[in-house]
Amino acid sequence: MGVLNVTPDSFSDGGLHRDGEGAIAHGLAMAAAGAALVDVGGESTRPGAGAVPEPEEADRVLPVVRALAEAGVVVSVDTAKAGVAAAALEAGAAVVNDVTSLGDPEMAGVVAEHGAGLVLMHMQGDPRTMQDDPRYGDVVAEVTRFLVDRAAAAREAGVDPRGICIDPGIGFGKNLEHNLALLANLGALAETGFPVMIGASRKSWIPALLGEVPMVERDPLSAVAHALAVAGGASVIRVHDVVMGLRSARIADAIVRASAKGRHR
Ligand code: PMM
Repeated sequence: MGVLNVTPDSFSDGGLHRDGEGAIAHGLAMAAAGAALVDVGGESTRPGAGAVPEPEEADRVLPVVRALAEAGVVVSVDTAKAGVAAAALEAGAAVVNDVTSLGDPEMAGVVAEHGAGLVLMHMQGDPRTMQDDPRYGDVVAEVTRFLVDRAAAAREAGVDPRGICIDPGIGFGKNLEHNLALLANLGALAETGFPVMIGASRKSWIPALLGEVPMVERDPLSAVAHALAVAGGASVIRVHDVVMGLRSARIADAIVRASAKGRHR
């Protein structure tokens, strides 16, 4: 999944793709580079970010969603608002990526009605305050339980369970230790039977672990984490650098497959 933020303030590519034409060109380039999905978002979820009014979010994402869908790109819309999701699905998006996991009570109905796919992500708190002092007893168990519960709610509302993907939400109300515990234990999430998505790209776990690393140097480091995530059971990685993400995922996947074959000799 290629990240396409159409926001003035996203933490990782803030402002780069603010104008519609530039965003569409970047989305097409990511699809051409091999992204199976392009994730279009109009509201930054970076720590401390404020909410964007629905009409403004819709104005940002809809032209981009429409143009990419018309060009044959499979589009997901990164939104927590059922109204924006509905309009994006009408405009040709195929998947809703909801970082609040159905925080909007209308969201599941909208996804069900359109027969769309749904990404359910875990977040502790909300973007304004989530990184203040996140706490868990057992982060892996708690995140897994939450996502299974949200998937059940989606299913009850009529969402096709075959279209549900779960995401532990790296950096969303998690400190370094929590992020590493989740990345190291993706098997627990994969055992639920739902495909697992990981979005570790360019996030602050990198400087938390290594000290300050400029944004432009974070892609290969993100790729290490994503490759390990693929080896650990992730099915989808959400990346800024699609070429690097895809190549590293394919290497991880090839090694995992070779190791599975080796066991049968
Ligand atoms: N991260 C961001 C935004 N949306 N959606 C999912 N499903 N998973 C994520 O990890 C995720 C997301 C924030 O990162 P960005 O500003 O680079 O888009």
